[in-house]
Amino acid sequence: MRHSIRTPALAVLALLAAGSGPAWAHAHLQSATPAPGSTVAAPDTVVISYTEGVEARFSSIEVQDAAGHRVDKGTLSTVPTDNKRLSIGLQPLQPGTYKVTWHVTSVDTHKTDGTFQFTVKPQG
Ligand SMILES: [Cu+2]
Repeated sequence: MRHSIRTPALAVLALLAAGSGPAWAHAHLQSATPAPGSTVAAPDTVVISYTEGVEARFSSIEVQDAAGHRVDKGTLSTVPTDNKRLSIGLQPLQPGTYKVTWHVTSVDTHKTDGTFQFTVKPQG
């Protein structure tokens, strides 16, 4: 479902529903917490801010451990007043390296995706 805008008719409907604003730009990662490439104490969420508003219904964030196991809680959270930001809860993380894979559909219906890693440092 989250990759379902494929037909021109649906894309036009989605565009109309999105309302006004800076159109025809793509949503790229602007910043994230944990920051890409950072080493941090175990976080309980990943938060990503984008350069354009995104449609949470047609977006996803997955977080995997080094063995490829999903460690996110599966449900995106949004901030009603800020459609440029998505977050996802995490299960308790052990020290190690984690990969974040995101796919978003911006309010102009364009799709972008990317990955980054962060490292959870040993406690103490
Ligand atoms: Cu675009």
